[in-house]
Amino acid sequence: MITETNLSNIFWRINVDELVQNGVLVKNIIFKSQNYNLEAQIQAESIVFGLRCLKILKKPSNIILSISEGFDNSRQIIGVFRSLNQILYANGGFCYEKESNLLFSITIAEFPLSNIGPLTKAYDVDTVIRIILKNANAKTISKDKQSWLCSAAYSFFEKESVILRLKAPITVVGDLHGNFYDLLRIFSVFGFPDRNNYLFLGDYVDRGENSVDIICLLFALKIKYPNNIYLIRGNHESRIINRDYGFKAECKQKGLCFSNFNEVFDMLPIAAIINEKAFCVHGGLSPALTRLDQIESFERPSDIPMEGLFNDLLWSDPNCRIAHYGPSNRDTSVTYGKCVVQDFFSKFGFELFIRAHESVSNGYEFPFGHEIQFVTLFSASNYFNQNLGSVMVLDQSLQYSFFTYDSPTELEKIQFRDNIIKTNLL
Ligand SMILES: [Mn+2]
Repeated sequence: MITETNLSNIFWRINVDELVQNGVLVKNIIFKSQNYNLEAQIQAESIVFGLRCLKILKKPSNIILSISEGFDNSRQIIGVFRSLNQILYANGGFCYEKESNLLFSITIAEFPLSNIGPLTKAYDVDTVIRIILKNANAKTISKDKQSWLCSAAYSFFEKESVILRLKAPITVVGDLHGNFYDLLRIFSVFGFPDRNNYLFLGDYVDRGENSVDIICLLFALKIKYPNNIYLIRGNHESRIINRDYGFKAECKQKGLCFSNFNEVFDMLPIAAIINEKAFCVHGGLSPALTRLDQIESFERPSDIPMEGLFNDLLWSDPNCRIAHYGPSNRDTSVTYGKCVVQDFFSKFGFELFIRAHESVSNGYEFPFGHEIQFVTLFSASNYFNQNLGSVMVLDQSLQYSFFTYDSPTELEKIQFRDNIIKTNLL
């Protein structure tokens, strides 16, 4: 077994049968075969094995390795590989006879996810979703499954841009803050992401009781429906915040690795644009924002800095008492007024602004009045003074409505869960 301390720059040979079982973050791979005149190298930062990158389908006498999206960056080198070898290509992959002793030399990334070793197994995502739903309030999943879930989800977030470009129809969800049953209500009403597209605006964790359950379920759904569910980052998806507001304690209580989740948070996209007209971010605007490519050029993985543009996008709040920028009574960032929003709309051609970050009594609010299409959306019910939760449903032309709800009764909690299992997993 490879442990955390000796992960860097190890050359390590693995046969394909082991590869079927294991998932690991790799930097490059060398293929060698004694039987075929074959030697090729794939350089690929941060490939996670075990899910989509190498889909391995067992057949009676051979194994097909189908090379999928994870290898996009190295397609050129795969091309070289293709011309070098005599292996039969099939179904977009290649197959070889087991006796050919095809070997993989794998260099582990210099900065892998710290919790990757021992190597994780690839799991069936439906099984993992079922376990998460069944185990809420208990130990959500095993540490092995957590490790797989985090590695696999990471590989999807890594491929996404810092600013997501999405298409409506889509349902937008604000802060959840550990209110797992509010999330189950949403899925129970609108369906899993195969039936309804989703954008989540961050603050999945902290405060509520079931942060771990929420983040595990959302990661599992990202793995299952990567093009139908999108997650951007909130200010609580940062270790210096979520170590103090409940998430770390919940991870410890459920026997899971706090830093493993946070490594995935460091890779989450920051903002989303829907139909080129609606701008979505957790907190709001920043005096440092002059061009959108400033956001697009953020390096990931990264923690949220203590100040500056990245910090403001996740921490700032609207303020109807000022026209431009003012101080914030949070310990960081700024507040912004109506003129800032109007300037942003006219400069970039947006017509709608959707943000989260503040608890509002009806679950949604237009802080500058209905004449300015700027919405605060909050989806955790009974978070503060028995507030309602709300989600925003956008049709394909960005006409919207709100679905608003109170906190669930004990009976409803069971009904939501059973309904989801019956509708999506049986
Ligand atoms: Mn927030």
